Amino acid sequence: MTGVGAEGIDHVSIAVVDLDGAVAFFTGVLGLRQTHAEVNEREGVSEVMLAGESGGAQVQLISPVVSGGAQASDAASGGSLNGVAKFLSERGSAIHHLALQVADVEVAANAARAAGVRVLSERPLSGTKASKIVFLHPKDCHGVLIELVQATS
Ligand code: V0V
Ligand code: CO
Repeated sequence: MTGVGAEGIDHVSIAVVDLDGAVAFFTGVLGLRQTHAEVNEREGVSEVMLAGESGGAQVQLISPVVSGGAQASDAASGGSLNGVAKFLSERGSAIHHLALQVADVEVAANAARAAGVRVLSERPLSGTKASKIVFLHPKDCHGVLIELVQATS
Protein backbone atom coordinates (compact mmCIF):
# COMPACT_ATOMS: atom_id res chain seq x y z
CA MET A 1 0.00 0.00 0.00
CA THR A 2 1.24 3.46 -0.86
CA GLY A 3 0.43 6.32 1.51
CA VAL A 4 -3.23 6.47 2.51
CA GLY A 5 -4.01 3.54 0.19
CA ALA A 6 -7.11 4.97 -1.48
CA GLU A 7 -8.86 2.19 -3.37
CA GLY A 8 -11.35 4.18 -5.42
CA ILE A 9 -13.96 6.90 -5.30
CA ASP A 10 -16.84 6.24 -2.93
CA HIS A 11 -18.75 9.45 -3.60
CA VAL A 12 -18.55 12.99 -4.85
CA SER A 13 -20.52 15.25 -2.56
CA ILE A 14 -22.38 18.37 -3.63
CA ALA A 15 -23.65 20.90 -1.10
CA VAL A 16 -27.00 22.25 -2.23
CA VAL A 17 -29.31 24.98 -1.03
CA ASP A 18 -32.42 23.19 -2.31
CA LEU A 19 -32.17 19.47 -1.53
CA ASP A 20 -35.55 18.45 -2.98
CA GLY A 21 -34.89 20.42 -6.15
CA ALA A 22 -31.42 18.92 -6.51
CA VAL A 23 -32.74 15.36 -6.04
CA ALA A 24 -35.40 16.03 -8.68
CA PHE A 25 -32.70 17.32 -11.08
CA PHE A 26 -30.17 14.52 -10.50
CA THR A 27 -32.84 11.85 -10.91
CA GLY A 28 -35.29 13.36 -13.41
CA VAL A 29 -32.85 15.23 -15.66
CA LEU A 30 -29.53 13.42 -15.18
CA GLY A 31 -31.00 9.95 -14.75
CA LEU A 32 -29.35 8.81 -11.52
CA ARG A 33 -31.44 6.91 -9.00
CA GLN A 34 -31.79 7.61 -5.29
CA THR A 35 -30.34 4.74 -3.26
CA HIS A 36 -30.34 6.10 0.27
CA ALA A 37 -31.26 9.09 2.45
CA GLU A 38 -30.46 9.93 6.04
CA VAL A 39 -29.91 12.78 8.46
CA ASN A 40 -26.51 12.95 10.11
CA GLU A 41 -27.22 14.95 13.27
CA ARG A 42 -23.58 15.32 14.25
CA GLU A 43 -22.68 16.85 10.89
CA GLY A 44 -25.93 18.79 10.79
CA VAL A 45 -26.72 17.59 7.29
CA SER A 46 -29.53 15.91 5.47
CA GLU A 47 -28.06 13.72 2.75
CA VAL A 48 -29.23 11.77 -0.26
CA MET A 49 -27.13 9.17 -2.09
CA LEU A 50 -27.57 8.60 -5.82
CA ALA A 51 -26.08 6.02 -8.16
CA GLY A 52 -26.19 5.21 -11.85
CA GLU A 53 -27.13 2.01 -13.64
CA SER A 54 -23.55 0.79 -13.87
CA GLY A 55 -22.84 1.32 -10.17
CA GLY A 56 -19.45 2.90 -9.63
CA ALA A 57 -18.96 6.08 -7.65
CA GLN A 58 -21.99 7.62 -6.01
CA VAL A 59 -23.17 11.21 -5.88
CA GLN A 60 -24.03 12.54 -2.42
CA LEU A 61 -26.24 15.60 -2.05
CA ILE A 62 -25.95 17.39 1.30
CA SER A 63 -27.88 20.26 2.76
CA PRO A 64 -27.78 21.69 6.28
CA VAL A 65 -30.47 20.84 8.76
CA VAL A 66 -31.02 23.39 11.48
CA SER A 67 -33.28 23.06 14.49
CA GLY A 68 -36.95 23.05 13.61
CA GLY A 69 -36.28 21.31 10.31
CA ALA A 70 -35.52 24.55 8.47
CA GLN A 71 -33.39 24.39 5.34
CA ALA A 72 -30.14 25.86 4.05
CA SER A 73 -31.67 29.12 2.96
CA ASP A 74 -32.71 29.82 6.57
CA ALA A 75 -29.40 28.71 8.02
CA ALA A 76 -27.54 30.91 5.58
CA SER A 77 -29.47 33.96 6.67
CA GLY A 78 -28.18 34.07 10.22
CA GLY A 79 -27.61 32.28 13.48
CA SER A 80 -24.73 29.92 14.09
CA LEU A 81 -23.83 28.21 10.85
CA ASN A 82 -22.56 24.67 10.66
CA GLY A 83 -19.76 23.94 8.18
CA VAL A 84 -21.98 23.13 5.24
CA ALA A 85 -24.27 26.12 5.85
CA LYS A 86 -21.21 28.37 6.03
CA PHE A 87 -19.87 26.84 2.79
CA LEU A 88 -23.22 27.46 1.05
CA SER A 89 -23.46 31.02 2.30
CA GLU A 90 -19.97 31.73 0.94
CA ARG A 91 -20.06 29.79 -2.34
CA GLY A 92 -23.65 28.76 -3.06
CA SER A 93 -24.37 25.22 -4.22
CA ALA A 94 -21.08 23.59 -5.31
CA ILE A 95 -18.98 20.45 -5.10
CA HIS A 96 -18.08 20.10 -1.42
CA HIS A 97 -15.88 17.02 -1.01
CA LEU A 98 -14.43 13.91 -2.62
CA ALA A 99 -14.77 10.67 -0.67
CA LEU A 100 -12.20 7.91 -1.21
CA GLN A 101 -12.59 4.28 -0.17
CA VAL A 102 -10.01 2.82 2.21
CA ALA A 103 -9.78 -0.63 3.76
CA ASP A 104 -9.00 0.60 7.30
CA VAL A 105 -9.75 4.23 8.09
CA GLU A 106 -7.52 4.39 11.19
CA VAL A 107 -4.52 3.07 9.28
CA ALA A 108 -5.33 5.46 6.43
CA ALA A 109 -5.68 8.44 8.79
CA ASN A 110 -2.31 7.66 10.35
CA ALA A 111 -0.73 7.47 6.92
CA ALA A 112 -2.21 10.89 6.11
CA ARG A 113 -0.82 12.31 9.37
CA ALA A 114 2.58 10.81 8.60
CA ALA A 115 2.49 12.66 5.27
CA GLY A 116 1.84 15.93 7.10
CA VAL A 117 -1.85 16.14 6.18
CA ARG A 118 -4.20 17.45 8.87
CA VAL A 119 -6.88 14.90 9.78
CA LEU A 120 -9.91 16.81 11.06
CA SER A 121 -10.85 14.42 13.87
CA GLU A 122 -8.70 12.47 16.27
CA ARG A 123 -10.88 9.38 15.85
CA PRO A 124 -13.07 8.09 12.99
CA LEU A 125 -16.62 9.39 12.91
CA SER A 126 -19.84 7.72 11.89
CA GLY A 127 -20.78 8.36 8.24
CA THR A 128 -23.44 7.22 5.81
CA LYS A 129 -24.81 3.72 6.45
CA ALA A 130 -22.65 3.44 9.59
CA SER A 131 -19.44 3.76 7.61
CA LYS A 132 -16.33 4.99 9.44
CA ILE A 133 -15.02 8.28 8.10
CA VAL A 134 -12.40 10.98 8.61
CA PHE A 135 -11.89 14.25 6.74
CA LEU A 136 -8.59 15.70 5.53
CA HIS A 137 -8.04 19.45 5.53
CA PRO A 138 -8.63 20.97 2.08
CA LYS A 139 -5.63 23.26 2.47
CA ASP A 140 -3.39 20.17 2.67
CA CYS A 141 -5.10 18.47 -0.31
CA HIS A 142 -4.76 20.96 -3.16
CA GLY A 143 -7.95 22.78 -2.22
CA VAL A 144 -10.17 19.70 -2.04
CA LEU A 145 -11.85 18.52 1.17
CA ILE A 146 -11.17 14.76 1.18
CA GLU A 147 -13.21 12.19 3.11
CA LEU A 148 -11.78 8.72 3.72
CA VAL A 149 -14.47 6.05 3.98
CA GLN A 150 -14.28 2.56 5.43
CA ALA A 151 -17.50 0.81 4.48
CA THR A 152 -19.43 -1.14 7.09
CA SER A 153 -18.30 -4.73 6.90
C1 V0V B 1 -13.88 25.21 3.57
N1 V0V B 1 -12.86 25.37 2.71
C2 V0V B 1 -12.97 24.47 1.74
C3 V0V B 1 -14.13 23.72 2.03
N2 V0V B 1 -14.67 24.21 3.18
N3 V0V B 1 -12.21 24.21 0.66
C4 V0V B 1 -12.60 23.22 -0.15
N4 V0V B 1 -13.71 22.46 0.07
C5 V0V B 1 -14.50 22.68 1.15
N5 V0V B 1 -15.57 21.93 1.35
C6 V0V B 1 -11.78 26.37 2.79
C7 V0V B 1 -12.34 27.76 3.00
O1 V0V B 1 -12.64 28.36 1.78
C8 V0V B 1 -11.19 28.42 3.71
O2 V0V B 1 -10.24 28.84 2.77
C9 V0V B 1 -10.58 27.32 4.55
O3 V0V B 1 -10.99 26.09 3.92
C10 V0V B 1 -11.08 27.34 5.99
O4 V0V B 1 -12.49 27.31 5.91
P1 V0V B 1 -13.50 28.06 6.89
O5 V0V B 1 -14.62 28.60 6.12
O6 V0V B 1 -12.75 28.95 7.81
O7 V0V B 1 -14.18 26.90 7.60
P2 V0V B 1 -13.76 26.05 8.81
O8 V0V B 1 -12.29 26.13 9.07
O9 V0V B 1 -14.68 26.39 9.92
O10 V0V B 1 -14.09 24.59 8.29
C11 V0V B 1 -13.67 24.02 7.09
C12 V0V B 1 -13.53 22.50 7.30
C13 V0V B 1 -14.83 21.99 7.93
C14 V0V B 1 -13.24 21.87 5.95
C15 V0V B 1 -12.34 22.27 8.25
O11 V0V B 1 -15.92 22.27 7.08
C16 V0V B 1 -14.81 20.54 8.29
O12 V0V B 1 -14.31 20.13 9.35
N6 V0V B 1 -15.39 19.65 7.41
C17 V0V B 1 -15.46 18.22 7.65
C18 V0V B 1 -16.86 17.78 7.99
C19 V0V B 1 -17.84 18.00 6.88
O13 V0V B 1 -17.56 18.68 5.89
N7 V0V B 1 -19.09 17.39 7.01
C20 V0V B 1 -20.14 17.52 6.04
C21 V0V B 1 -20.23 16.29 5.17
P3 V0V B 1 -9.65 30.32 2.75
O14 V0V B 1 -10.82 31.21 2.61
O15 V0V B 1 -8.96 30.44 4.10
O16 V0V B 1 -8.71 30.32 1.59
S1 V0V B 1 -20.76 14.86 6.09
C22 V0V B 1 -20.52 13.50 5.09
O17 V0V B 1 -19.98 13.67 3.95
C23 V0V B 1 -20.91 12.24 5.58
C24 V0V B 1 -21.57 12.09 6.89
C25 V0V B 1 -20.67 11.02 4.76
O18 V0V B 1 -20.32 11.09 3.59
O19 V0V B 1 -20.81 9.89 5.33
CO1 CO C 1 -19.45 12.49 2.29
